[in-house]
Amino acid sequence: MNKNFLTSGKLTLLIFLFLFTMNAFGQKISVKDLTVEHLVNPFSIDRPNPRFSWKMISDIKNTKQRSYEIKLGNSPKIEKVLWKTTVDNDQSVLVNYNGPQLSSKTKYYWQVRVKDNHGNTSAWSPVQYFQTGLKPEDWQAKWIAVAGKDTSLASPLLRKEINLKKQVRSATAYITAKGLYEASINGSRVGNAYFAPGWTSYKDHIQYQVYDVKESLKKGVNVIGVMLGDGWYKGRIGFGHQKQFYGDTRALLMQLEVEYTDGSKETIVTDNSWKTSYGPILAANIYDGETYDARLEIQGWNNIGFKENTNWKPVQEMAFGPEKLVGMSGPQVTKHEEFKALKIFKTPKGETVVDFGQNLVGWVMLKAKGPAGTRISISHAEVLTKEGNFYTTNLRTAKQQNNYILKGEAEQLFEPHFSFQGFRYVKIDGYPGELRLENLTAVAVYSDMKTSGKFSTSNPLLNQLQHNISWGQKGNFVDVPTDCPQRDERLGWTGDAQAFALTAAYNMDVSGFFTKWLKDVSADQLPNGSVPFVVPNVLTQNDAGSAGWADVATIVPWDMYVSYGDQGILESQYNSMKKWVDYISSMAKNNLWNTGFHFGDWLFYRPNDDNDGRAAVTDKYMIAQTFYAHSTHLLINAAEVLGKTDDVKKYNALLAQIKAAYIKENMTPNGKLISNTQTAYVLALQFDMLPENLRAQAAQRLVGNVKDYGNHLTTGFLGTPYLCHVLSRFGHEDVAYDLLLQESYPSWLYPVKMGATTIWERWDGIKQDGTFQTADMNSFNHYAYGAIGDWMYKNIAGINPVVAKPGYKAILIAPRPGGKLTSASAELETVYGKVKSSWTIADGIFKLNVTVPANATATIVLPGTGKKNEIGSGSYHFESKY
Ligand code: RAM
Repeated sequence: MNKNFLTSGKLTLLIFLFLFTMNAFGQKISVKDLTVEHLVNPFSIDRPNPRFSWKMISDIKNTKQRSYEIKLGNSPKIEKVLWKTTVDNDQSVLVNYNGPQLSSKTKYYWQVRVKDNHGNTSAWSPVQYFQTGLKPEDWQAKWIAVAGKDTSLASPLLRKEINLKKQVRSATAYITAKGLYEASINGSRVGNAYFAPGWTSYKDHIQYQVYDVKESLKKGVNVIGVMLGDGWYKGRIGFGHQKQFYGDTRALLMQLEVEYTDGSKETIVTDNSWKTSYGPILAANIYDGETYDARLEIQGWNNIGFKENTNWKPVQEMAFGPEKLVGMSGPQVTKHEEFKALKIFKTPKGETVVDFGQNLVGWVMLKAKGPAGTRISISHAEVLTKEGNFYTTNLRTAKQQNNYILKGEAEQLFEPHFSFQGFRYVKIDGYPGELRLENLTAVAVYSDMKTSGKFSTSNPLLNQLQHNISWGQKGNFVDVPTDCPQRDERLGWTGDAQAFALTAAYNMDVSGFFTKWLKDVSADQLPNGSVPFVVPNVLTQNDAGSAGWADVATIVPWDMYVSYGDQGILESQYNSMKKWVDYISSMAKNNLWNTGFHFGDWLFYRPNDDNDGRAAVTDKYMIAQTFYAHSTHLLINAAEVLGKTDDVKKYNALLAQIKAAYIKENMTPNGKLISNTQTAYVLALQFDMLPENLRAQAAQRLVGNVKDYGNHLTTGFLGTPYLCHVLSRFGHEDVAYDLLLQESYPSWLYPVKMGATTIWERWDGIKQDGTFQTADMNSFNHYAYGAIGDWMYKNIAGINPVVAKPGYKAILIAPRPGGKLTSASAELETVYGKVKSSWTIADGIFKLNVTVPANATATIVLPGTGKKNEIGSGSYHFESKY
């Protein structure tokens, strides 16, 4: 029996209290979390019609937005309104600007207020802003670089003294680089971003960053100093020792626009009046680390009063390339959690090793003091060997080593500038004096995405799994979604990204992050429509078109649409989605995609001694055909949303043919598939490849296979994300839980039991005997298998989006307890506000608390009942027999 939590007496009291409080504060509803294009107060909006979002806050149940009013102006108080709109509907996410044309490099201020369905009106929100970017013709700056060939490994310093004649009212710096840059004004760092300008398909477009630098500047002399690093642009990238993939010259482009208090303006740009010299960074490289010689520091070089000696040479100007300069559309990479050193110890080999307790990505900040010339090396590793020694073989050729050479003065704090490391342990060599715990702090560095999800249960191992998934995400969302963050790879592997995208969207707000990256997916898509293995593509043009990898082009835009209600992403990616499906069609014969190279169900279960034929090998073309269907299906979905009825018709006809061809090629009349593997059945069922009447038996065969392996999974990268979903969908929840909670290899909890703090690339990165899998490909921070997180949020906590009303405008809360869990609790900050679902089971009663944000609705399905409860916003309690 369901019974509403609030008995009528309590309800009256609560309503009374509520009205009382509301009267005291005036307003019953309010708006918060205003964003433009998914970002808070963004600085470089390129879109002519930026989109506004807000959340409505109300404690009154069943609240919806009835209408909204937006006001926009170009002063902080919006005295002069440039655009005002009042619209009677409930849209609060990604509302298009449709006022007069916006000017470039202009700051616009806006606010919103809403009315609800109960007759309440909110106050105007606090004023927020966005700034438009530069148009190509607005750039007056020139690219500048060191004169002659840029052959030195050292990082050049570039400087310019400027004289501001009057009081500054506002100052905006537009900065980008070929390579990486770290800028400063009068000795203080500009902004808190690392690895700017970020990694994009540089041959197509380079992002620039925009900084409000008014506070750093003053009337009179000021100094701009910028340091450049190789980064992805020029440094080593890819596993083949490839260098200078995008170019051989590091360069800076900067434009500083100053407005004085009298209204006059001045623009300061990079040009041949700048000077350059080399500084303390002798070498810096994403994979190998950084070498910093403090003796070469040039005191005061980026500050006022510095006298340039003859080492400072004029820079040279460089021509603009064909690449577009674009504003940032995602979050910047910033510092996050800090970790204290937990333990310093000597390994059996005699190495001095420090344990931070968490496999993370970022670096160690090291304090040291000692004689000039002392060289301290910090090497990084994810794991120790069985014997307890420092293990770096799985890094392949990536050195992951930072070296600091002391200048012999007071204690100094060292950290790298243009390199990051994936590690839990560091090995220290050459430290002068006693190394103490307080000399080292590790800091995690990743794209600045807000945490959106929380998930926990009564099972500590599962909680550790959730922890590992979210750390896998943090470590590999450093501007680009990478496969791994430590070895000589760290590439935007498309298969991994598509597998993990939905889970990622539960844990963190990845809307901006993927918006940015999808532009690179389009940019690097080949003219024939094929999609590279990695994006940005630093491999060859032939490294493209693998099933389950290239399908990122359809999968991730759709996932972002469902998770954030962003129809714009479907609009901007539609062409790319369609080109990908058309590419497959061009490869297919008789509607069968049975050509080309495919990774297949990458890293599926393979026992060492496979005499019995236990390896879970799934035919690659069979897999390809299921992804052909899936991508076509997603294209149809997108076409429906966008009202492209001709395409809907055309691709529906194609989809029917793809499925027919699949069955003819891969299934016996009885419904047995040519590969008798979990992945084969999982993909066939997930993508609706089989006739309805043969689906239940196929699910049964899947269950049989799982049992045959003693309740173990055998899936690789492509089957794993859907395995438990398919089991749940076909009524085998118990088997899904058996797999999830399986502690022995292969399983999700096996690495947890082995002490993992992140998700491993392989099910058995550390084998049961404590030895490692093949060093060539054995990352301990690889999120792909973390894709189970999506099932955990959806099934255990029960928080599901409803595709017809994306972005959690409508929510399905349908927890499906199992696996002896006695409680689970999750929350998700959606674009409408926080959704909560938490349940307990005790004494045969299932108790569920849910919260639905304002302007959203939910359908609640209690386990075992099948009965639907439709609710509006607010907090509710349900109970049922269990
Ligand atoms: C490896 C990585 C990556 C995977 C490719 C196919 O380099 O494991 O995750 O996508 O192979």
